[in-house]
This record gives sequence, C-alpha cells and structure tokens, in this order.
Amino acid sequence: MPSITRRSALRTLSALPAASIVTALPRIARAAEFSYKYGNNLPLSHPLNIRAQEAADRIAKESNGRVEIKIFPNNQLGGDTDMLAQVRSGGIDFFTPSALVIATLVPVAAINAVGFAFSDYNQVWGAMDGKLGAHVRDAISKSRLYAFEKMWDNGFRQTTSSKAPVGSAKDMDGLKIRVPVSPLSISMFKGLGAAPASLQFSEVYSALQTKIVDAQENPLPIIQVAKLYEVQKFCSLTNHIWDGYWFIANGRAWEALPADLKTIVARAINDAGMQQREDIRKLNESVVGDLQAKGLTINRPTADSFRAKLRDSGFYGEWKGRFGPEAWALLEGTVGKLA
Ligand code: X2X
Repeated sequence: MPSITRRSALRTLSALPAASIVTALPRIARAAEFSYKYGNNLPLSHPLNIRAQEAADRIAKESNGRVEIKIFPNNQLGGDTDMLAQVRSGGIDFFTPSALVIATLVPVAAINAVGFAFSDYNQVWGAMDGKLGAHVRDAISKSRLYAFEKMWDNGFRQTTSSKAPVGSAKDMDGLKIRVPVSPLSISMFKGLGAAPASLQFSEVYSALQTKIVDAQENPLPIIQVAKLYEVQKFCSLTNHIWDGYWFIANGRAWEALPADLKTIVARAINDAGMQQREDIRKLNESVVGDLQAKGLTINRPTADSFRAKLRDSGFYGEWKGRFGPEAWALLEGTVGKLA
C-alpha cells in the first residue's frame, strides 16, 4: 500500500469540494466521548471474543460513536490476577473473569462451581438468571464493580492429562493438575486426592508443555481454541464444575455513563452473552469429534465415585459453611441437597 504523505493527503483534500472537507474533518478528528478498554484471557477465536466484538460494534453504532470499546484478548494486558486489579483501579474498564477468578475478591461468586452440583444447562441458567445469580451480582456490586445481568458461558469443566485417562475418583490420586487461581478448585481437587497447583491461564500451555504439571481442567471449547490437545493425550469428560464468565465494569466508569448510553451498552452486552451461550452449546456438540481427530483420547466417567469422595472428604460441608446458609440454600433450591 502506498504510504500517505502529508502532501498527498493535502492534494486529496484540495481535490474535494469545500463543503465535503468541512463535513469530513470533524468526523476524522472526533474521538469517542467514552473510550473503554476491555481485557480478557481467551484467544480471539473463542465465541466470547467473537460476540464481544459484535457487541462493541453495535454499541459504537447505536451510540453514534459516543461509546467505543477496545478489546484486548488473550491476556495481552496481563493474566487474570492483573486484570482483576486493573478493573478495580480503573486501569481497564471491562473484564470477564470466570466465577472462579472473581471469587478471589468476592468469595460467594464461586458458588456455581461447587463440584458436581449442576447436572445440566437448564439448572445452570435457571439459577444464574434467577435468584442465585442476583445474589452473586449483588455481592459483586459491593466491591464497586458492576456485573451485567447475563453471565456468559465458559462451560462444564473437563479433565485432560498427558499420563492416563481419569475413569473414576481413584485416578485422581496424586495427579499433578493445574487449576485456576481459585481456593475452591484447590480445595476440591485436594478433596479428590489430587495434587493441584494454581496457575493463571496465561501460563497453562507452557506448564503442560514443560511438564510442570501433567493435567489441567477446562471446558472443551477452551481445550480446542487454546490448542491444549497439542500438549495433552487424554480427555476425560468429568463435567466436575460448571463455570461462567461475569461481564464486569469498573463501578466509576459505569456510573459515569449517562442513562441512555447505559441502556445501549447493557442491551448489547447482554444480548451478545445470550448468543455466546448458544455458540458454546453448539460447540459442545461438535468439538468432541474435532478433539479426537486432533489425537485426544476421550472417555466418559460417571459422577458417582467423585461425588462420594468429595462427600467423605468433607468438601460439601466445608463450602456450605464458607458460602453461608443463604447462598447455599439458593444453590440447593436448584440442584437438590448436596450436604
Ligand atoms: O483459567 C482457566 O482455566 C479459565 C480460562 O477457564 C478461566 O478463566 C477460569
């Protein structure tokens, strides 16, 4: 492409009729009134980024350019712990932490990740779009963060390993498995007898490649887009945790938006979240075949031995105490008695 020199730019401008210069210039010069940064931890090809870009485009259009959202995917701005600090300080305006990750700040947010609680998506969305989700959003707002109403899907977490398939709870024994920076994940995998280590997602691929850990656990769409099949051999469909992303905003940045723009932004983000859920639903159906073709061996253990081991190790009793009776009752109201 020829470079545009100042002289050629002037020539182009002088070739335009005077009236169109006057209308063209302000448009070039005008910066958005509200210019926001949104950071996340996922590759660009994940549905979360595809739908977030659509939301950003829609917001720019519906606000007539007054609101601009720039997306920084794939841990470009640092890992989850850094982005969580930045969205609190205002260094970034939006962030999508997994429930597991935001729970380092808002402990009750991990409640959806209690092991083997949800058995399907009807239960998940019933709870997260209902009273349990409202309870968590309220807790998030106390940390001066705004959580949009609709949670985005990460998915049911599955276990991959370079060593052996996990067929039942006894195969977790001593397993060196990476988990997110999440007290609940550490507690659960210890309860199952594994040797979990917390690492940010930005470090997972290389930790598996260099054998710092042998295993990790993530939903299938992430195993695919982050190419974890390149450094893992077995994928066990344990469905042990349902995990989602809260779309959050820095509280001051959100409050600074006039009401009409808040409506535009919230509608676009919540609608995009609903579409993203549908993307993940479809991917969950197609991705097993893709992963097998890429060389992963898939097995499907049942939940019973894992649940029994967690019950015996006191996992449910401990977390019932940590989440408190109100949140626990909301969870059990959807999934039935756990402890
Ligand atoms: O770090 C992970 O494993 C991920 C990508 O699932 C989360 O964001 C919790």
